[in-house]
Amino acid sequence: MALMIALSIFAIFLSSVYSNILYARQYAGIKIPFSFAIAGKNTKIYDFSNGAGIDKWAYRRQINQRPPSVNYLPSIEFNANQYNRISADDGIRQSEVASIGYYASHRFVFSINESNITSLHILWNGIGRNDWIFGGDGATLYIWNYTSGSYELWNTTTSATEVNLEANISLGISNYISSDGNLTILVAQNLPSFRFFFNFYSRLQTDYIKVDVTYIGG
Ligand SMILES: [Ca+2]
Repeated sequence: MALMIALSIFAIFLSSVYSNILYARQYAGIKIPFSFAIAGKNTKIYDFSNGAGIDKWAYRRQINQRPPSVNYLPSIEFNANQYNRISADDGIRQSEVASIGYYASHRFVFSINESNITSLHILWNGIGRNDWIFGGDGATLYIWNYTSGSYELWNTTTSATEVNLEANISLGISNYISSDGNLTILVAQNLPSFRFFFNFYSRLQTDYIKVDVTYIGG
């Protein structure tokens, strides 16, 4: 009788171990593909080293309102040489001198392919300055908000030397990407060209611009 009880307990023990193994296998089977699905957090770099004029565009020279109330100014597209100048952070710059009454300016449009975006990092490198010696140097970076239909100021400098202007967007990202996938960035010099006995010009130089797009996906 004691032997029967002992064998029964052993049988229950064995079946418990077996079911635990089954459970572990099922759990492992579910867990492994799930972990692949959430694993990929990737960053794609958009810059003018490729796709200039195809899925990213730059426009030049000047604007008479800072920022403009529309997102299509300035509207003169860069040519191939001008695109080359802003394709790398190498000290070679695309330079603008604005007419009297205008701010020197560049506008950039990136066609963003990714979905499930968690952050956008924008980096502009260049120089903004005005010939006037009592202020007005530097440049300001704006990003178009497609929901409000207006530019937002994201960074600014009063430096007359080469600087980085950066923006990190991690909230409300869909506001900054149009329904057809475009992100619009404007950089404008801080004081318009004007005449006071002499001409004092607004000058903007872009060395490099990029957008890092971080997204979840394979
Ligand atoms: Ca450059």
